[in-house]
Amino acid sequence: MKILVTGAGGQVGLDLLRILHARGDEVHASDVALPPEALQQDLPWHRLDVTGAAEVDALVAAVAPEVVFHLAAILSARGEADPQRTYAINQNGTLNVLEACRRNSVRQVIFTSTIAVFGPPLPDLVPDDIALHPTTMYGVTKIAGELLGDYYFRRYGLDFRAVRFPGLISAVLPGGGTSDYAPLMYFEALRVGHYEAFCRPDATIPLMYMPDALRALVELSEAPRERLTRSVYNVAAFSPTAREIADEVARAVPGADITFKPDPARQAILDSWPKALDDSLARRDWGWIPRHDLQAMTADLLPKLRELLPGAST
Ligand code: AKB
Repeated sequence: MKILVTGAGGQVGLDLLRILHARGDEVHASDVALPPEALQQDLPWHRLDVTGAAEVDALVAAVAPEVVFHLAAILSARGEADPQRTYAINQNGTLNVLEACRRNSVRQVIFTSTIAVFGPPLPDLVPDDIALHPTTMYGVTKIAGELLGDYYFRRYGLDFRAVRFPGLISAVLPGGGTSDYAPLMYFEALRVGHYEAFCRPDATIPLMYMPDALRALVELSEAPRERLTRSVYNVAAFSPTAREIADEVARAVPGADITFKPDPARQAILDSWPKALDDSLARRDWGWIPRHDLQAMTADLLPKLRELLPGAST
């Protein structure tokens, strides 16, 4: 199957390219940035700024993909540094991608939404359908993307599907997210032996290991449409406190010293997000089930990071 991935150079994109390529798909990557030197797959890489409607349309017309994974976005923390640019990329960019897909008869669009669509007041376990009060431009634009995609499905029959991801942890460094304290504990413990987290020790948000997140995207894409009762689904894995992650890292990387110095702005974003997500509709409709908890993730992730980080402590 021919697939186009937008935002392919990001934390999700680089790993997604690898698994789609391994599945035998003809994968076209696009990003505003050049491909990283360490890109492991030999695949076409297209420079694309999703804010340019004509540029997006021309690329989708030229590649003629059957499925588009639309990942291009600015994340929550970086988004607050420039909300207007975040709006242009996340909101106009998503409209441009949907419109290009409609005009060029793309069959399916998979969209990555987020826990940042939620905001207070929230129950302990947050369901799919609840009043949405995001506190960041990232959250605002991701809701708009969800609604736009669902509109394109109902109005034009474009098969739009989305997951609301927790904070993601992988062997690729994240960029500009508020959940970054979690992966950074692992990276910095191995790289330099210490990390000062920008959150409180009791900060708690839903998190997920990247292989589970990628499987969610692929499984949702492959699910028969008639089994889906909605376009957008919560997906969840585990919800440790920041202190629990720090203890887990210290257990697995002897000598690692993780301290806490909360940054008020980023801590306020974390406080506005769910502590845990109810993903029962994804489980019921397309059989979603996470495979990694905090301990299973640590066991799988650390050897990968040790290989990647030269001179990492053992
Ligand atoms: C972020 O921190 O902005 C993202 C997210 C939770 O969507 N990782």
